[in-house]
Amino acid sequence: MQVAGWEHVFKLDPDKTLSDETLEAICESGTDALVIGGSSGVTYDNTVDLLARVRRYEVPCALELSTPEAAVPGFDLYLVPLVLNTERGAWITGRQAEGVLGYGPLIPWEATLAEGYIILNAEAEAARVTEAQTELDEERTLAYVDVADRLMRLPIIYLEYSGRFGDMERVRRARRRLAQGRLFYGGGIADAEQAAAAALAADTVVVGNALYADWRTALHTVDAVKRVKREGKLV
Ligand code: 1GP
Repeated sequence: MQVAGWEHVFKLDPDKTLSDETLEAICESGTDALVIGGSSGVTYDNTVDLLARVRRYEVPCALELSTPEAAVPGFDLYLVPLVLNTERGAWITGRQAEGVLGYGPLIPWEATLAEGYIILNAEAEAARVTEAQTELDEERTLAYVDVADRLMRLPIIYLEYSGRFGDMERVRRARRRLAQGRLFYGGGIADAEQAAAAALAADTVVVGNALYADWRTALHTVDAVKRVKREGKLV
């Protein structure tokens, strides 16, 4: 399974709680995939638990591996983030190399993709943990996009504003700049309107926190994204 057809994705955090009812509604919402991952508190056990609960449903499920300890078998796809705008090499290739050392023969390479993260919200937990240099102007953001897309040829370029709705103009420019990768946008999408705006700008729209704040409203983001992608404009 690859990500080419993903327009809308829900990101689930194994360290947070969802009732069975909510999880069922999420899995049957029509989203293209679930991505399981988080910036802190993710363990092997809570990842296995969440995988077992979503496996009852048909929705494809990917694991975003921010820490090798949470590498759980049985996902459809594995996404490995490389944080590009940090000076700490451990978050670009160091931890990934440690993961390969530890799990080498077990890694399903054919189902593993790298994501080039460009983190743009200084308040985001991921920015704090990775010491990302989030104060990028647009020109510099696009330079990182070129590094990810044209130089490293990563399949996913991820503009991450986690916790805050981002600059859609910048996201749109980033997508138009791409030569081969797919532009993921995530951050602060709370409702259908913001999801629609993000769908106009990015290839793939990721909704996370809203599921834990107001999941019924979050579910409306699926239709909003699908409609924009179908019509090619806000409707
Ligand atoms: C987080 O990009 C995702 O990695 C989604 O962000 O949680 O703010 O929706 P939110």
